[in-house]
Amino acid sequence: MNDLIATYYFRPKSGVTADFAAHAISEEQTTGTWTDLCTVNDETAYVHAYDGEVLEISPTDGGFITKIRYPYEIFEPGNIPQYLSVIAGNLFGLGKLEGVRLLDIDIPSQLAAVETGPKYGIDGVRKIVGTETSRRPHVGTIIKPKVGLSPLDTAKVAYEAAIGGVDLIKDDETLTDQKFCPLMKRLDAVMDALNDAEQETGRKVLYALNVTTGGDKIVEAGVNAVRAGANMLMVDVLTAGFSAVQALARDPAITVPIHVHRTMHGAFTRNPHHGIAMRPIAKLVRICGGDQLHTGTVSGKMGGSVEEVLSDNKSLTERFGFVRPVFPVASGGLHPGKVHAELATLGTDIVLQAGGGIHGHPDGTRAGACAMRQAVDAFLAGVSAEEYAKTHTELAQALGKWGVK
Ligand code: RUB
Ligand code: MG
Repeated sequence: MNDLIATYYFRPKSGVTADFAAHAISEEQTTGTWTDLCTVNDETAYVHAYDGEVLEISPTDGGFITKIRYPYEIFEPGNIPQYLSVIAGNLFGLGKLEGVRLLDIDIPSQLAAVETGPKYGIDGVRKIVGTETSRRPHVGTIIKPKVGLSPLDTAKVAYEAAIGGVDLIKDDETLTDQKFCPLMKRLDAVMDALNDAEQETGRKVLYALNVTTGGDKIVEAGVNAVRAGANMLMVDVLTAGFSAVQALARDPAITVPIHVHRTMHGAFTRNPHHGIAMRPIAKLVRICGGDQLHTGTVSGKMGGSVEEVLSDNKSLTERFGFVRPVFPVASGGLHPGKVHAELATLGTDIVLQAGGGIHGHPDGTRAGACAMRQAVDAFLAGVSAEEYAKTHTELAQALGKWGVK
């Protein structure tokens, strides 16, 4: 089967049947429109080979679920913006619908195979960090304050976090190449700090430098950063676009993993009855070559249902042809007291990131990083965070400040 199947939730407006609504989606996105067409006649009837097909409609949660089959031929292989214009295009504005949400896509291997997927994926990232044998969860941090620090002060924070035990340090999404903290100066300063830390600890720490920028500049920014010593790049997929991830991943000079953030997703993932779920986004990021992707937490600050996060993570990690599994990243409002809940639900093939939950530690960043690692160690030892805290001061201080979820 080479066709793409998309699953939608929809609610028709009153007076509109479910059958009419589902067909309206299918026709709008393929060969039809709101009226008969004089451009489709006996001579051009061949276009019907490209009709969409409503495969099923079933009632649920005050609306309906439908599966629509889009023929392989209507896609331009490898053109992700074009895929989205079919599966997630004008249908969201159809006046006959109260709401419609793209829940999932089954991408046929012929459309996926045009991309090479992640160069590193979970195993490649683990290899760099040295956890391919232990398979323990990775701990990351987001430098906070998210904007304002100079390159040298950013590097000092990075050094403290690295000594404390994190595996990954990332820029926050609003920090790119502003005057107060120029990208290349920041990269130099942070990589120097991480090299110093490596001399002391023997551990390699990744730094996801946020190269998110316009399409005419992002590859150049990424290549320059890698040439200057970057060991990971970060890109915001929804603001920069899937093509930005694709362009970075395809470039042979980008020889580092790509950390994919998803700022802006709440604008369309949050409403259960309208918008786009994270799962299709995750599948497209995987094809485009992201090595790790934010999919949310089960106990953090950003909301989102446990079932959805689990299913999003599954789409990143389950077998999908030759495309490597992608590291799911849980981030947003995490602190050591939440580590147990995250790992118990999401498993240990995960990156747990804490910004405030590390730099807000009463004893500073180093102690905060240490407390996050202790919380992970406690989980792996099968001991509660409270019990482990009896013999681990940094964790005890963190739990004293934020409690245990
Ligand atoms: C986390 C942070 C992240 C978002 C991402 O900071 O800045 O950008 O939370 O969330 P903190 P998501 O740890 O201080 O909350 O993973 O849901 O996209
Ligand atoms: Mg952020």
